[in-house]
Amino acid sequence: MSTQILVLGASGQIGTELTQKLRSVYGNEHVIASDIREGNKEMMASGPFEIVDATNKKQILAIVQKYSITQIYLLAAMLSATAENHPQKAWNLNMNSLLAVLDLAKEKHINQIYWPSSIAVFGPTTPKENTPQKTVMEPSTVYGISKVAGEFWCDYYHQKFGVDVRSLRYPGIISWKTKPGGGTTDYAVDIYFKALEDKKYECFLSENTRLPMMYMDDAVNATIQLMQVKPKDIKIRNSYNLSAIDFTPKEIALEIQKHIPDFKITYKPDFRQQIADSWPQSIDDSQAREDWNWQHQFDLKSMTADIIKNLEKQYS
Ligand code: AKB
Repeated sequence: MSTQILVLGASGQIGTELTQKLRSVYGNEHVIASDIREGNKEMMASGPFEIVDATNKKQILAIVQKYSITQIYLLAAMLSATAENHPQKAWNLNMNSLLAVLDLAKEKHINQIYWPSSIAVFGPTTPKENTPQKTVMEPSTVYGISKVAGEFWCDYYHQKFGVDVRSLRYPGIISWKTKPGGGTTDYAVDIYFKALEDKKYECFLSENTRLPMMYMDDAVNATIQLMQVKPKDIKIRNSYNLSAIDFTPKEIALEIQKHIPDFKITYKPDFRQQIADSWPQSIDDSQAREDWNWQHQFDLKSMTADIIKNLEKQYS
C-alpha cells in the first residue's frame, strides 16, 4: 500500500512547511493538506486541500476514506499564550483532535500518527538545564497540561491497542515563511520581521530569558525522519525530547546586529514571561540521537544568516 498522508492543521506555522516538504518527498497527490482555513498560495496550488475541523472525527474519517489515507500528521493546536486566555477552547481543540485520530488508528482506518508535544510539558519543578527525557512533568500552563495528557494518551493507545503513534517535544520553532500565533517563543520569529521592517523590536520577554529553540528546517526534517524509522527503533511512545539550540533575547539581538548594525531591542515583559520562566533552558535529547540518529543542522549563526537572506529577498 502506498503512503497517503493527511496533514491536519496544514495552514499553520509548522503545517505549512511540513506539507510542502512531505509533498516533495512523497509526491504532491499523496499529501492531502487540511485546515479550518485555506493555506498559502503554494499549498493550495501544489496538491489537494480540504476544509476539515480537526476535532470532528466524522469529518476526518470522510477524508481518510476519500483518499485512502494511511498516515495522519496532526498539527492543529492552540499554543501556550492563547491557551491561557481560552483554557476550555484550548483543551477541547488539543485533546479532542488527538483522541479522534488515536481512535481512527485503533479502529484500523489509518496505520500511523504523528502528534507534536512540546517543552511545555515541563514546569517550574523540572530541572532547567539539560532537561532529561524522563523527569518531573508538572506544567503550570493549560497548553502544557494538554500536552502532558496527550503524551499519556499516546503511550496508552500504543500499549493497549498497538497504535503506531510517534511524537516529538518541540522547542520554540523559528521560521520566516509563515508566522506562528499565540506562542511564548514567538518573539524569536517576530524579531526578524521587525528588524527588517523597523530596525527595532520591543520584546515581551526579559533580556536573559533562555529557551530551547530550533530552526524550522531542522524541525521538519526531524518530524519526517521520525515517521520513517522502523517501529522497533522507536523506544519512546509518549514523546521524544528534541533539541538544537538555546539562546536569550539579548543573544539573538546581538546576532541580528551582525547583519543589521543599527537594530535596537527593548524589553517589556508581559504575562508570557511567567510561562517562559516555567520552561527549561536547554534539553537533553540524547535518546533521540541514539534511537534514530537525530542530528540538527542549524545553530543561531547559520539560522540568522539564512532568515535574513530570505527576508531581504522578500522585502526587496
Ligand atoms: C509555544 O511557545 O507555545 C510553542 C511551544 C514551545 O510549544 N512554541
